[in-house]
Amino acid sequence: MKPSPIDQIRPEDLAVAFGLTDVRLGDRPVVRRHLADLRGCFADEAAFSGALATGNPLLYEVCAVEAAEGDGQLHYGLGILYPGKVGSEYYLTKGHLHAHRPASEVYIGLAGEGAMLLEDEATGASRLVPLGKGRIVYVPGHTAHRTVNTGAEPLVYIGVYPANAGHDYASIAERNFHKVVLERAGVPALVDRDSL
Ligand code: S6P
Ligand code: ZN
Repeated sequence: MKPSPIDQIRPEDLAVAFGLTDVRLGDRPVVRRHLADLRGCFADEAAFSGALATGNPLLYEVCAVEAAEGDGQLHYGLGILYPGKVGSEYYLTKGHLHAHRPASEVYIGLAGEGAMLLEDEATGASRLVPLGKGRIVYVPGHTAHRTVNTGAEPLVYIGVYPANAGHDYASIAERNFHKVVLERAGVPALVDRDSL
């Protein structure tokens, strides 16, 4: 007899403990992105080089649980994006499209204050939507998404996505997002990259 789906998942993948200050989910691998890994993401290249000359801080870390593969299955990851800025642009994640373009995603904010920059792949239409403690963001399919920490504390969140979503970073690396999130007069402002 074929094992039932519940038997195919390891018990430690059915219930996972997490905290808000340590991204690790058991012994699953952690992806850590430092400033140098974000080359090309920030609008102010001189500010980026200047910041890198003084150190290579950790900007964010992610730990994913990818317990089951196949149609209908879900994966999720816990992310911590640290506060800071390059020039006046807030620390951000690389951002990506899903390799399987129709795959959507739900982000659940657990701590801190920030936003998600969403950009429709076909039209370039952008939305800046709040993500932080007590906020949930829906990322539709075909939408590039990047997380931005606009606060003074680590931004902690969980993203839940279809198992077949995959990540396409190359398309973002090629053209970047049309908009940037800058601190202007002490508050976040959404600005056209081309206007800078
Ligand atoms: C995965 C999900 C998140 C990101 C994380 C880091 O689909 O959107 O877990 O992986 O926010 O961002 P990035 O762009 O470096 O993967
Ligand atoms: Zn995603």
